Amino acid sequence: MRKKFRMNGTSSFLKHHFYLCLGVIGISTASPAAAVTLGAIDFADTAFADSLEAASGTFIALAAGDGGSIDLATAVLGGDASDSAFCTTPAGCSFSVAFTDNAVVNLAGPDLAVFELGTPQTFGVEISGVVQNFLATDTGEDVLAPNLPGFPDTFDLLVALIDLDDFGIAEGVEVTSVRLLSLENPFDPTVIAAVPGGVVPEPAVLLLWMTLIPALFVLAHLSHQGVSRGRGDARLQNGLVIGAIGWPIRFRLRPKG
Ligand SMILES: [Ca+2]
Ligand SMILES: [Ca+2]
Ligand SMILES: [Ca+2]
Repeated sequence: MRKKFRMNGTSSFLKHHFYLCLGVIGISTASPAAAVTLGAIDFADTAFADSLEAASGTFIALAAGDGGSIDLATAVLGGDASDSAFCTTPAGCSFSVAFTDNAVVNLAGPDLAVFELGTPQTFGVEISGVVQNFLATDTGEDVLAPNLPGFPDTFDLLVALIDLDDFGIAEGVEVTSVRLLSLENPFDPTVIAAVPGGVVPEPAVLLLWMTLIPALFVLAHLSHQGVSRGRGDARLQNGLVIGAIGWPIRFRLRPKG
């Protein structure tokens, strides 16, 4: 005859910690909401270039609709694709931006997105002293154009997806400064962003695993013992429960009186 054991309060303890673990998982896996979607890429609100470091040449920067003239920093920082700037200096212009609350990281695939408007023009990107030229392609999306004579109602939104491999940047290395060179006018940049794949893993990922693993053990145990079907005093066999990642847990249970 098999000996019966009572969990004696263990089930309510496990239930409590099971729901606690689920709650913590819910918190730790809550990724930042996508602030802006451009070119079918979801960007968090920190993804964009944060400060204008230097500029040469003369730019005209315009907001969409009736927004009128704005400064270069407003046009090229942040995630608003409808404001932009273009160079009016025949010899070309350049400007540098810095990422201060994020970085562009060389991971697999493209790491940096440069959006511009209208017709593609060749532009240069300088990173760590290396210059490469790019031509953006149409995202298929349109943005509202400035409400000015001679302007269309909308501009095509174009993007160049840039891999830091092309600049000799080693895998995993962060870049926080990017210089853009207007080689053909009117190149009109509007958004400069780190693509989502180029995000450094955050401590939240470690927190996830620290909470997920015990939760899996508890879930496996509850499932094994059928506690959810009982009244909190489920009868069970003493034994060994193998957790979801293969670590054995031995439960010591008091025999039912
Ligand atoms: Ca940023
Ligand atoms: Ca890359
Ligand atoms: Ca812009």
